[in-house]
Amino acid sequence: MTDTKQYFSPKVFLIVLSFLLPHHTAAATNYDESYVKKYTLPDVFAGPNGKRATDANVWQDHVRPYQLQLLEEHIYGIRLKNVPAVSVDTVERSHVTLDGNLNAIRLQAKLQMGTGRHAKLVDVLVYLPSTDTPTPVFLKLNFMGNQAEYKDPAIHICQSWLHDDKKNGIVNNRATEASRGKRSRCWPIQPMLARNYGMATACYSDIHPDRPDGRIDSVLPSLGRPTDDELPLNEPNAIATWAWGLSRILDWLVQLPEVDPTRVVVVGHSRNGKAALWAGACDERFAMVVSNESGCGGAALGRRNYGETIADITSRFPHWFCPSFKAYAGRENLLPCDAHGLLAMVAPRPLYIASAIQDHWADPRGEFLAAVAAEPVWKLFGHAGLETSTWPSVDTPVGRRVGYHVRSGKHDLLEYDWLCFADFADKNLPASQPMTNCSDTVFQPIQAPLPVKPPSDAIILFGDNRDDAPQFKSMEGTEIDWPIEDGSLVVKTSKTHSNHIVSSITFEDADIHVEFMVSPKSHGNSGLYIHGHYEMQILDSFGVEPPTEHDEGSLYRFGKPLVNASRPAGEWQVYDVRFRAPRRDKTGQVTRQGSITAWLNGKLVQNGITFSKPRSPYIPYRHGVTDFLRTVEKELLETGAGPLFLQDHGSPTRFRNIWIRPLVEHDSTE
Ligand code: GTR
Repeated sequence: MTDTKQYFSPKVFLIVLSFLLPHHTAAATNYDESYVKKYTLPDVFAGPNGKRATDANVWQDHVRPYQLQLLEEHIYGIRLKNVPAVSVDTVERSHVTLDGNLNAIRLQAKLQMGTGRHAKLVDVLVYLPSTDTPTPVFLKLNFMGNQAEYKDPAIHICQSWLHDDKKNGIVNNRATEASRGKRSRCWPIQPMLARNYGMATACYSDIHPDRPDGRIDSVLPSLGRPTDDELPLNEPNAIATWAWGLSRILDWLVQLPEVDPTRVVVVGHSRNGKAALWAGACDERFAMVVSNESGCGGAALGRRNYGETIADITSRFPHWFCPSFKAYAGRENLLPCDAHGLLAMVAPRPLYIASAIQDHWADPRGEFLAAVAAEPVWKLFGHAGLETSTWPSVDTPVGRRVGYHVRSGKHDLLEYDWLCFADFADKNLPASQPMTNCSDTVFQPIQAPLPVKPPSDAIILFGDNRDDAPQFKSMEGTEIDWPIEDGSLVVKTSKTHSNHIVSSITFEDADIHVEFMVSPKSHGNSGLYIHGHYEMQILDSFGVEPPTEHDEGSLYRFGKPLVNASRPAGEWQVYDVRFRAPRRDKTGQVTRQGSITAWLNGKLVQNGITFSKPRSPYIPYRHGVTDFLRTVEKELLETGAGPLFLQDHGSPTRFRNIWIRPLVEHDSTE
């Protein structure tokens, strides 16, 4: 949003403010580097109980969660859970031609966030290049509605409350026709699409109107959050809600066949830059994070008394941060975390920080210094970061996996900035996944209603015909001892958690369909051990946010789910997995990685994740191995064909309707 500083001097404002605020003395804004007081930044490597990060694992397992919690408690508020999840109200898809004869796909979706009378409809606008490979996408929230972002008469006009801006067609807090295209300089879709990047946007006000009393009209009440005047100190507010909304839009984006779910970048300008950073911190599915002139409460160090301060921001925008943040107004040195900690949450993913030289209010140098202070975390992962601690000259981007530029000019988001983001993404995002021979992107199985009717060519391992015995053996190669209750096969648990069952049929590549119901006992743990090596996790993970590589939908220890699609314990759920087995040479060495695309309960949870050697210590060939299993593993290594295991992990999970369809590989290019 164009900030107020362009219309009146923040210095004058603060002088007035200092008389109005009894709790802290707001000094006049400092814009003089020689008046910046000495400060010491909190140690970003500090973890719980005096533990320090000495390597990437300690950072990831102990320090990162601890530092994230500090940011939650003192600045942004506790993370909002993904419950209830987003549902798609309508989607409109059209082929369009942009200026310069560029063919594109335009999508307009209405996503319902939350349930009940406070649920919100969020309009999402997406332009995608017309290609046949899934594309990376830049996602940003906007300030004046989607219609202002690009001059296309078909774009739905924003219905939410907006800040008045008569000159740009926002009148009586509503968007009018006159606002069409008024912010297109901030969203240059043509040059970005020409570089093969998709562009997605939604208005922040659809999620939380940007005014101190906006909470009641936000999605928060529908998520069960309080709306009283006195909120708990760590209660999330507008910035956290915008960040949550970005994640919910991501839930939808990753389901689109045209979008590469592993390459969605979150971008934000100014207050939305703060939200983008917090979204990137809370949701590691964002493959890259970009902050444009996010300033105080964003990328700029709070401890530097330069430009906007905590006193300024918490008094002008009491609805942005959690209530505890304002306690640090004038007491910045007591804040247990700072902007460098926020930036470090993005590691080891690529991070780009952009400033503008005349944007003194946002403290451009303070944004750079926060990136310098965060950089050691990337080093821990073996990545080169900024590679300089000298503030670069204007219009001279720097950095490898942590990028930075200070643009000439004012507080704004311009094509120059976007092109720098695209250059940085070109260098840092993973290369696009080649389409596999069997075109896994069109693997979109039917998952409702349950039970799903097996296709005629399916090999049934366990079906509804009571006369057919389950096509599974015990770990000893004998008859299984799992009981059948009400038509479902129930895990017979063992103390050692190794009473798995092994399919009698082996396969190389296959589509696998399994319906299951977790029990609340022992966390509802079970799993599909494909070939006995790779586990699609089954675990009571309903509402877990963000889901990790231990939760349902994950390929255990290889990759977390793209979205939490779990249903509560006691409800039937369904997995459809397209499994492509790794290929090995005669010595058993993997010569081509395997891959999995998986759907859980109607949502894509894995999209072509690749793997070679198993990573879990619990695989049946290591834990509870028998002579029979040794022969199974030998055959697997020699022929590439292996069975499906259903796992005993101490919980009486139920299974039904299990089938496989072996896949035939078409003319391999290898
Ligand atoms: C200003 C605010 C800044 C920045 C900016 C914007 O008024 O003080 O922190 O967020 O608004 O969002 O444009």
